[in-house]
Amino acid sequence: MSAERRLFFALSLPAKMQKQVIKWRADNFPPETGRPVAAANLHITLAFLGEISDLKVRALTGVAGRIQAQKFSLQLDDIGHWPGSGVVWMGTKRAPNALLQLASVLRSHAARNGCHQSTLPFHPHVSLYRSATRPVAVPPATPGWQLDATEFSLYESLFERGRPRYHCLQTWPLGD
Ligand code: 2AM
Repeated sequence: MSAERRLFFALSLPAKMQKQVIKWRADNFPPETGRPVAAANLHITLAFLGEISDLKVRALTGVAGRIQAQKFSLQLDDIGHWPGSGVVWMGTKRAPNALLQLASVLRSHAARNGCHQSTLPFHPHVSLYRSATRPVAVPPATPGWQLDATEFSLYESLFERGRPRYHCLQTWPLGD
């Protein structure tokens, strides 16, 4: 029997935007804010699956391939700090319906396949810092990047040389 893997569905940020975000982050937060998320790990989680077996992975990739979801754009124009989870995040003030629908369908399929889903409402965000448990002076605004989502992916969360790394397993296009 194969081992279980820690997986999640997410939207990635283009490499150029990842670089812009980490430059802006370095210019706008003091180094003691928390543990900065690596540029390549910046993403928006759509549905967290937890540790799952290959059988469930196959069921969920089959479902993902049949989802008919539309492309959308979102403005990364919101920022905040959740002291409880120690996350400094960047999000959107107006989540497009297509994003909410995509997350909702993925989360309901995940739940139907036995992946526990948080009861908290879906709040699309890019985590910028972790372990940020002390008060943080959050900048008043972000530069307002626009993310054009044309695909979504399944990622495996790995821990290598003491650091998290997200490995993309499969990607599905969003329709016009
Ligand atoms: P976060 O950025 O808000 O911490 C990989 O770990 C991704 O899955 C992260 O983006 C993380 O969200 C999310 N994640 C991790 N554990 C989770 C959980 N128990 N419930 C929901 N999302 C989780």
